[in-house]
Amino acid sequence: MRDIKNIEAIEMTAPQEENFMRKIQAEEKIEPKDWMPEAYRKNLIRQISQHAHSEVIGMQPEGNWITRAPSLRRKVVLLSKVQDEAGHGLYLYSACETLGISRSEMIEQLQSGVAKYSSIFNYPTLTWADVGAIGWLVDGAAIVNQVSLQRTSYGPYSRGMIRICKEESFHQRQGYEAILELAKGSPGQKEMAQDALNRFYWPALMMFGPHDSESAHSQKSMEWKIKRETNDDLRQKFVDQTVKQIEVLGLEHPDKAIKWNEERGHYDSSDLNWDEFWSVINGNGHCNRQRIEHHVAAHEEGEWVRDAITAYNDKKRAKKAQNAA
Ligand code: FAQ
Repeated sequence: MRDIKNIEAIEMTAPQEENFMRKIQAEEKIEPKDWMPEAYRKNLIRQISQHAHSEVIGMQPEGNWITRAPSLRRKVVLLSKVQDEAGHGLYLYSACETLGISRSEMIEQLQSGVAKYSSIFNYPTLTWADVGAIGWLVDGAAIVNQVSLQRTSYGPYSRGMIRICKEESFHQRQGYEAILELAKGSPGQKEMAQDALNRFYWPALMMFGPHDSESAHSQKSMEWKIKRETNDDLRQKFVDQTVKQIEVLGLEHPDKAIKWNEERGHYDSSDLNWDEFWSVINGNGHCNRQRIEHHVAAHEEGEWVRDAITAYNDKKRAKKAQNAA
């Protein structure tokens, strides 16, 4: 016997799916209450929540240097930058909540290892120069990606990216300015800047993800315009823009094979150590365990704040209901 209910469901879905694809093709944004395929929603939750986790975990490597910043000015700037990253996490968690997942579910996924965060934050910050290198290279790589994500098809994510990019661009400049001062300083300072560049350059390139040929989600994400440029194309942009910046600093490029390719109109560069990449994203980087342990401890310590807010809101609601009665 034909299942009438199911046939109705199929007939309902087809025009909705058509309308969804029409909007995507016309560059119209998909909004929280619009119909969307379940796989689109799930893919967005995966990417946006991992992006949010990266912003929040990303506070730790730089936070490590707030108490040891070399001057009051540097301390104030760094404190403010790290606070901005917390704000970015909050915009992104809020954008993700519009897709029907709660903040506590996302935190649970991060802490249990179900959800990832950017591999870059599993590298330690050994010297003050690393803080400059993070602003310059890590925020720099994040911007290259996020500028393209300003045109992502999901409205709340796209609007969040526009705001985040404005702040990231300040982060990138403050990092470059800090590293420039070291690179133009004493021989010891210059050496520190070179060492930070040597250690952070390759992991920064890994932020763009695996090669397109190995990228599990790219094809669907490009079709749905969640991603607007591929991992390799974005990585190439970053490689190209960084060459000149290293020259201005007067430092040596960590990639000895870097070479301008006239025909391609881009720099050719060495391939990355993909074993290291997969090992780090699978939990075996220098700091993976420490980062999550710190997050769990901070989350537990903050429980009383969440309880107090809930109790206050309950009280306010009860009072409002009493007054209305
Ligand atoms: N690290 O199929 P694809 C920042 C995973 S924000 C860890 O290519 P997709 C600001 C990927 O999730 C930095 N995991 O994946 C800041 C997937 O695993 P899954 C964060 C990675 O999503 C600065 C699997 O590999 N930015 O830094 C990485 O199409 C300073 C297969 O990969 C964003 O999140 C990685 N590097 O492309 C804060 C931007 N690469 O989920 C503080 C938004 C790949 O199946 C201080 N995200 N994986 O378990 C994206 O654009 C994309 O998600 C990509 C990956 C490009 C990261």
